[in-house]
Amino acid sequence: MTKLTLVIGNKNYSSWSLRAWLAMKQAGLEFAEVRIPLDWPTTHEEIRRYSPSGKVPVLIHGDLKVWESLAICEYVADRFANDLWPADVAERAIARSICAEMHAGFQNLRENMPMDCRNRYPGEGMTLGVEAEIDRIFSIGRECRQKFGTGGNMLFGKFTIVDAMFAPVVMRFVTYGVKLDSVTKAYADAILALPAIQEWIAAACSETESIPHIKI
Ligand SMILES: N[C@@H](CCC(=O)N[C@@H](CS)C(=O)NCC(=O)O)C(=O)O
Repeated sequence: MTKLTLVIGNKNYSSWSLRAWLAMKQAGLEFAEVRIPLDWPTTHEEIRRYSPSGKVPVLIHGDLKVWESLAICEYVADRFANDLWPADVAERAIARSICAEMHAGFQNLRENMPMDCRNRYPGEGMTLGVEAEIDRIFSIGRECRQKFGTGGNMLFGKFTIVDAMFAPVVMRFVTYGVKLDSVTKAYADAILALPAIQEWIAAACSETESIPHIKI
């Protein structure tokens, strides 16, 4: 098979990288990683060598480059793992709507609670805007678990791209000590128990770079 390479940022900080990486891991793909630490003087130039948008993640598959985390997840599903989306067409549409909402929104959460897997800042980052977005996340989680979650402990039962999109949010909940309702807590525990997530966190903890005021 043509080699797959995923170009990512620091595992501790790069939430968009985690989304694509997790979808690929859960699809059982073998792939090489190129890690480019963010926020260095050379970061932009290095990322540009691989990524047309100047952002990570970017997936390289032979001559093809796929950028934007959601587009990478879509490509992985199209090419290798159709079951990364729910089987039912209506459920697929809802899953895609949720992914698009996550991809385009939740700006307050991103800015005030940046992903920082290895640190703990309980109580920090909470604003009215963040609170409203967290409420929306809780309500998505409750609705998915109730309507679609019977076949497993992920949002649509088995693991889907929706869970890849939500995994960094779970990381933020842990770092900032966000109080979770029982459904969200059970879901967060299930995400944290995934071997791939454990692998990502262990790698994040072994990184030495520190970016004090990152907003991604
Ligand atoms: N919408 C993009 C966002 C990608 C993004 O913002 N990546 C950040 C790292 S998490 C980045 O490349 N930052 C480097 C820079 O802006 O120089 C996606 O979904 O992939």
